[in-house]
Amino acid sequence: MFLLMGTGSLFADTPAAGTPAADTGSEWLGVGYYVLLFLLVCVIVAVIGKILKIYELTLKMQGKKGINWNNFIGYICLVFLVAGLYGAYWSFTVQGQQILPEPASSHGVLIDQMFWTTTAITTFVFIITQILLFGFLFKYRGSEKRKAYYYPHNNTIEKIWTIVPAIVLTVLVVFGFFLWRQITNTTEVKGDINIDVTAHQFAWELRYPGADGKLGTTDYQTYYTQSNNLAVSSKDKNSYDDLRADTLVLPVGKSIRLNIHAQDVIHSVFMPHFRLQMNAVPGLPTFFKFTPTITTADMRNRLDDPGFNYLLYCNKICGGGHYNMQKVVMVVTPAEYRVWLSHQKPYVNDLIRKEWKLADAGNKAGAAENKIALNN
Ligand SMILES: [Cu+2]
Repeated sequence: MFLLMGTGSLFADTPAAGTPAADTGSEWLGVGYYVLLFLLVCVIVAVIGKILKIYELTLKMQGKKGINWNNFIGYICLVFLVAGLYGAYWSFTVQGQQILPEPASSHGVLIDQMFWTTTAITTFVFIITQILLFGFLFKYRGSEKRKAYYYPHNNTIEKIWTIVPAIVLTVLVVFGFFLWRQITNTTEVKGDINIDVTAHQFAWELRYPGADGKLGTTDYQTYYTQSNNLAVSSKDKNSYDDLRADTLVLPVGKSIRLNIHAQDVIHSVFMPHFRLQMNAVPGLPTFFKFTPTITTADMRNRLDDPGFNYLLYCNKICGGGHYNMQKVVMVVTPAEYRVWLSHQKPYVNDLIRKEWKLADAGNKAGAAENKIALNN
């Protein structure tokens, strides 16, 4: 129990997500503290064991019966059962306070339903099996009045404890499979807001479509430069009015389609408040469609926390700066969204236009050379 309480304070000391650990020295001090605590507990257990051994020897010297170790272990099992169940209850109630707030997307409600159904079923099974396990250890502890009954095999109970969990787990997995299909099996419809989310070590780049509502295509082999780091192509007129943004701003109640890319290693778009996660894989564009349902202002009110922000994290350990790979997500009213969008900088600036000209000229020259080479 003492150890469990200790873990609690460890959690409380963890810096809030996103805050870079300012002082790594204190973390190691914490680890050292728990190692010492563990060694101390080992020493105490060893000392108690020795004391009991001496006590037993003195009893025997006096001609009395020694300690009944079967009873001793039986009662320890009971203590373990009660302490363990209390620990589970404690972690539910105390750690449970730190759970995510209500889902801020329409599909998130379904994910939470599945999560709580799974938790309820597994918790029920956990409690029953622990009571049976430790209860039986106590009830049938070694005794001189009882002789052990040799009972090597029973097909009926083997079948029950194989088939029942198999059915329950299959139902849970199939339920999850169909839910995931329902969430991801979406077709693009007119009116979806397409936003490009591109990951690289160690940042997210955001590109919004301009007035035409369409994102221009990209071409890494021809157009990638430091300023045009999303390799937006000059060939696609849709890209001329695209916008670069620093915050992922989303209008509430509108269907959003995140087009997800990675430029180096695998990253993962993780927006826990929306119950949303999708890998960002180099060379394999992915997407996630969802509808945010609670504005940031509304969520701040509901949580009574004026500093609250939705966040977009990277959820694949992608390198040394992984911990810092996050963006603020703001869910606003559609009117606020339009105002915000009108203030974003165009992606294509004068420098990119110049680079486009150079790249296109280089391409033409290259193509002409190829032609000559082929003709000869
Ligand atoms: Cu990453």
